[in-house]
Amino acid sequence: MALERVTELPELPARKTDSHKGSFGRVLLIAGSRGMSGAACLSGMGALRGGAGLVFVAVPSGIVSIVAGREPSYLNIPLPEDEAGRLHASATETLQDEVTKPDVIAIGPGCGQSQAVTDIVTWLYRDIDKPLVVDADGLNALSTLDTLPPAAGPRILTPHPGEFARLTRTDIKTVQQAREEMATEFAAAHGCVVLLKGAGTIITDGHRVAVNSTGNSGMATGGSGDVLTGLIAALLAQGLPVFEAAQLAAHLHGLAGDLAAAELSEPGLIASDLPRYLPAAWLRVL
Ligand code: NPW
Ligand code: AMP
Ligand code: MG
Repeated sequence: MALERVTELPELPARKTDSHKGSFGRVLLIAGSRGMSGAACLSGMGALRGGAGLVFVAVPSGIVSIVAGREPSYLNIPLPEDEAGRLHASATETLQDEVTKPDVIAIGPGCGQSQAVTDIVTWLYRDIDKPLVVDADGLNALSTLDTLPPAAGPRILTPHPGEFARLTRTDIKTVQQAREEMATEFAAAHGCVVLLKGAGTIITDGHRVAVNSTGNSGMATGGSGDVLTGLIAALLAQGLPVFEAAQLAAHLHGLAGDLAAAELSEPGLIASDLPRYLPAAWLRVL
């Protein structure tokens, strides 16, 4: 089947005058570990500035006060942790109840790698029918499996070239030489949306493909991608379908980076500037 090239941005999520926070959806982010509390904070800011009604940030209990102290708008969920400050296997029991509440779930930024993380990611992917964004260590977890589990619901995978090389068991050079072909093939084979990061981010569901034109090399700084994870989840929570949410999020994220770099310079840009410039990016598209 011929690949459809999408160049127009999708319709923006509607905001009625009589809306309330429930209208804009609940996001559950499962992120962070000891030493990577920032990844959870940055994803949370991406979700809040992306317009989600409520943002639940579930992190290992040892870092919950750091994350909560960073932003009072988060709803915080402490999860059992292992000796290294990553999710403990028993976190699944807490999450069984927590996953019933949100409209959308995102997992991975800063989670670290362990069997427990792999088991939780696999369970969410295979058994929970809500839209799920998988990034960073969530993708590393999937890479350890023989094959991707069947998806119980809509899935967006957001690898950078290194993560995509792990998922496809190849090297970064091979990925970079065939970005569009590899992303499209993977999305079609696994029935998911792939957002392959880097200059000219590719968004594809295997039938349609969009190439993002915003963003700059100032965004090549730790934590940029963690912001994007939360932003995609926020757009899903506001009702956009998976391909459209990924496409609009990539555009807004890059635009925030461009607006930030115009004032702060590319070298001076850091990841936490991205959520700060997201409101200005929204104003350009609303
Ligand atoms: P190289 O070798 O540099 O050329 P990893 P990570 C490659 C968390 N974070 N084009 C890169 O290539 C994340 O959420 C927490 C080409 C290298 O091989 C994760 O959970 C932060 N190559 C965890 O850290 C802030 C590219 O990928 C490999 C590429 C590890 O995530 C930082 C590196 O990837 C971070 O977000 C590109 N565009 N992009 C916090 N404040 O808490 C990447 N590569 O080993 O998966 O490491 O991405 O830092
Ligand atoms: P991550 O590697 O997960 O932190 O994600 C980095 C984010 O910054 C992704 O959204 C990339 O697309 C974006 N990014 C990194 N480098 C560039 C670049 N040179 N041009 C445009 N966007 C970039
Ligand atoms: Mg990342």
